[in-house]
Parts: sequence; structure tokens; C-alpha cells
Amino acid sequence: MEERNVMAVKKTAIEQLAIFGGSPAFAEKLHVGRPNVGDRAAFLERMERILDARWFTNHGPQVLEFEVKLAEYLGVKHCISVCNATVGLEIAIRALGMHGEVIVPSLTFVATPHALQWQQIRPVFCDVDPATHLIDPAAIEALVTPDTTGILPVHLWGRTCNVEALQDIADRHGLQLLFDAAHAFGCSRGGRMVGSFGRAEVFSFHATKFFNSFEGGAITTNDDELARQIRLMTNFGFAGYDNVVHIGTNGKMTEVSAAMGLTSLGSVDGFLAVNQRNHLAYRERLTGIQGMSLLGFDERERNNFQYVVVEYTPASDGPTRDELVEALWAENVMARKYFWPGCHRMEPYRTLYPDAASRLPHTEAIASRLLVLPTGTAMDIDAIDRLCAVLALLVAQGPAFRRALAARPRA
Ligand code: T4K
Repeated sequence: MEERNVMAVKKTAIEQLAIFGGSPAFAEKLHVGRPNVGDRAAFLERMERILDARWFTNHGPQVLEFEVKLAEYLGVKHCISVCNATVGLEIAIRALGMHGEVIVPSLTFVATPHALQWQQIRPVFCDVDPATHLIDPAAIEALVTPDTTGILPVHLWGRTCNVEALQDIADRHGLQLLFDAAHAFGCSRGGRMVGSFGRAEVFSFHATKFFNSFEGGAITTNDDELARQIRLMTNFGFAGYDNVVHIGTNGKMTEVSAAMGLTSLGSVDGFLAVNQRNHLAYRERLTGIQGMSLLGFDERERNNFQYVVVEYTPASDGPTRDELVEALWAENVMARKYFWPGCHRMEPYRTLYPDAASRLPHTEAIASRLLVLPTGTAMDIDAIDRLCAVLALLVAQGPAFRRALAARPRA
């Protein structure tokens, strides 16, 4: 566990806030997505092996071991490692023959629609269920047109989509179903690990994910023919030296990334335990703060708890979400507004599909309320205590805090 250099006292008065000139509550920045580091010695030993072998990429021994162990962990037949989830999504979308229009949530990281638009496929944004933040199956059917070829739902925050309802819609309309599982490594639905739902699923192992390979990802599927095609596509379509049999790109994972992935896999239970402990600590401390509602998880399932997601509804004279974030940043708490303002309000979608907002009322409302707080092995209970004390102070003294903000001399 990393040691945090924190102030000795909890803040109890608004004059102590860093935004008004007090010392920041934390000497070092607390990030959402501070990478977890597993067993350093094990990683360095793998690095030595990579250097000795002089085999750095192109499906070397680390990548092969990583893919086998991942498939085993996820209970899926095929696991194809990739350089990152964005390229993984692009490849899977192409391998599934998606074209025309694909239905996708807007409440997601922008990589999800980008992976479609990048290949001239129109992302048709669908609203989410306000209770789950996940694509609402009931809203999908009205968006299906003769040009629709697929659905690309996201297991947002690691909470699983209503896979059964989505599969039913996909079957009835003859649509491809591909899951963006970037957030959902280590999560289950009905006791089954995410990784084998739909035609395929795509994971991210970016540094900011609780399970990381520096950069990286994986495409998983139980479909032999699809897996064969995806494998070819990650390596320019090569089926052996000088023999190109398919359109392809370079989506390969490096040996160094796979070594980090294997190191993360060795520590995954520890990471999960820390995330769960942190989540419980946040839950306890946020409960009493007016307007703060911590998004929960289905306790019957396996969860990774990698995002601490708060929906904040301010009192009429309370601080806004953005004012809270500004005050937190001054305290060196780099809270995020994921995934504000919604992809439909980002370019090129804002320009291409200016009407999208009108059918996304839940997405718009949720995006304006979200506050994502730091967790992972860089956080301990003491840090969570102090962070929540700042939040409690900001909300309890809301009107006074806002008056002081308004009275600040303009720069
Ligand atoms: N689908 C979904 C639903 C996703 O959320 C993502 C990625 C993807 C697809 C695509 O996956 P990849 O192609 O990335 O594999 C971050 C991540 O870059 C992105 O991977 C992630 N989702 C997204 C939710 O968050 P940013 O731009 O908001 O944050 P970033 O990269 O600036 O990192 C946040 C903070 O973490 C930094 O301010 C500092 C800290 N940090 C970051 C890195 C990289 C560290 O302390 N150390 C580090 O090495 O996107």
C-alpha cells in the first residue's frame, strides 16, 4: 500500500479550504485511475526473461501465457490480446461485419462511439436506464432501422448490462451484439464471468484500470471462426511468413504489456479486496452527506468496484457538482465528472447528430450529477476519511461556501 502524505487535521471550517488559500488536504494528487502495481520482483524477473529471449512482440511467450491464463480466468474459449481496447473494439466491430448504424449508449468513454465512427459506422445513441446507468433495452427497438447492423452496449462501471434482454432484441432483429467490457474485468452476471456474452466482448487493461498491462486489452469470444478472423486481423492478416489471407491492422500486444498483465493477474485478488474495502468505506462516510448517493453493486455477483461513482443532487442553495469538483481539485483530489457531458455532446457527434440530445434525457440528467472519486491501492481508509470530511464540509456549509466563492477576487 502506498503511503499518503496528508495533513494532520480534518478540515472543519470553510476558511481552511485550499480554494480559499488553506493548505491542500493532500500533499500529493489523488487520481481516479492511479495505476495498481502488483509484485514488482515478479514483473522485473519477467522483464529479464523478455530481454534474454530478445522476443519483444508478435505473440511471444508472455503474450501466449497471458492469453491462456485470461481465458481460464474468464471461462471463455478464446482470448486475443490487443494493444488497447479502442483498437480491440475497432477490430471486433469489423470482424462482426457491422456497418451502417450501430446502437450504442452515449453515457460511456468516447472510445466506444469513436471505434464505430472511425470506420464510417453511425453510432445511434440510445438512452440509459436511470437506475443502472446502462443502455435501456426498452429504448433500443425504437432506434432499429433497416440500416442497423448491431448493438454495442457498455458494462459501465463494471455493472453488467441486461444481457438477456439485449440478446433477445439482437436475435429478433438479426443484429450483432458486441459488449464493451472495458470496465468489467473480474465481474460476473448470474455467476458467469463477463467475457463470453454476446458474439464477443472487449476488455481494457489501460494503466488507469484496476487490472492493467500499461496499455492493452483483450477480445474474448466462444466463437471459433470469429476468433480465427480476429487473430488474423490483429496481425495484418498474416497466416504465416509472406502469407496474407485477410484485411488486418496492427493490434498486437507487446511482451512487456503481457508481462505486466500477468503480474496484475497474480495480484488480482488483492486489488479486488482493496477496491471493495474502499467502496465500503466510502459508502459508510457518504451516507450522511445530503444529496450524495453512491452507486451500489449487486452483492450476489463478482464486482471489481473499480469506480466509486457518486450521483450528487445539490440542495437548491447547495454547491453545484462543478463547484465541488473545483474545490476538490484545490485539495489535490482529482475527482472526475465521468462521463460528462455524454459522447453526443462531444465532436464529431455534436455536429453530426445535433438532435441526439432530445432522446437522451436520462443520459443528460445523470451526466450532470456524476462525481467519480479515487480508489485503488493508492487510497487508504485515512485518505477516504479526509476526502469525505471535505465533501461533508462543502455540502454542510454549502450556502456559506457559495457566498465565499462568489466573493473571491477575480483573477
Ligand atoms: N470503453 C470504455 C467504456 C472505456 O472506459 C475505455 C477507456 C475504452 C473503451 C478504451 O480503452 P483503452 O483504449 O484506453 O484501452 C482514461 C483512460 O485513458 C481510458 O483508458 C479509460 N477508458 C477512461 C475511463 O479513463 P482519461 O483521459 O479520462 O484519463 P487519463 O488517461 O488522463 O488518466 C486519469 C488520471 O490517472 C491522470 O490524470 C493521472 C492518472 N494516471 C494516468 C496514467 C495513464 C496515473 O497516475 N498514471 C498513469 O500512468 O481516460
